[in-house]
Amino acid sequence: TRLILATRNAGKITELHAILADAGLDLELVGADAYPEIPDVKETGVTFAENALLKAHALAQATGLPAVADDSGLCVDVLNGAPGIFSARWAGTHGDDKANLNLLLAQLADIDDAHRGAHFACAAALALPDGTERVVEGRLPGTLRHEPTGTNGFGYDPILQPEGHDVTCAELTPAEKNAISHRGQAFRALVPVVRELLSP
Ligand code: ITT
Ligand code: NA
Repeated sequence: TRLILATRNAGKITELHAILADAGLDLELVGADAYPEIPDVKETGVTFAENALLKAHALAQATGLPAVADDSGLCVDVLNGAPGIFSARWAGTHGDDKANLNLLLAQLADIDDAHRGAHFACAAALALPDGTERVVEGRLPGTLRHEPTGTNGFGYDPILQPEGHDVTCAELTPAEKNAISHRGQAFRALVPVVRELLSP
């Protein structure tokens, strides 16, 4: 089965390759960068699910292939869920992970440890060229550190300490993160949906 993965985020691609391979799904994942003719999708949705579907439909229409997309982010309790769907451009420049993380830390500088709850959220969408769509979600709850720690992963990983762990996501191995992450949960839930819709 040929399945197109719509993302321009290298960190996501690495994780999704591992998550989907572990799930035993024999799919060819191709980054959206392989299709430069596809215009940037305007993420006009107000939820992760809406944006994931927008991205998946755009790629399915452009390629004529079943397409998958990930929309994800960090939701901070004391900020009423922000950055949320704006996580990738919190500091202004889309994809500037370091600036986004530093701005968030500055905004939370006066927030004590008892009030630093947050979670990663991920919506995984599948869209077929005929318009069929499915979307599932996952989340990883935790607390936010005051300083970045660890070098694995991407984005806000160095500041999110998952519930039940005493290290950040950036200190977990990729396999450890995928086993508990929002993205791991969402895409493992998407696998049977893909099988049901795409298997002969
Ligand atoms: P595509 O839309 O091309 O897939 P993107 O990077 O623009 O790539 P999003 O709009 O979904 O993707 O933004 C996700 C942002 O949320 C990303 O830039 C990270 O800062 C953050 N994020 C999502 N998952 C994360 C994770 O597992 N660890 C750390 N940060 C994460
Ligand atoms: Na987004």
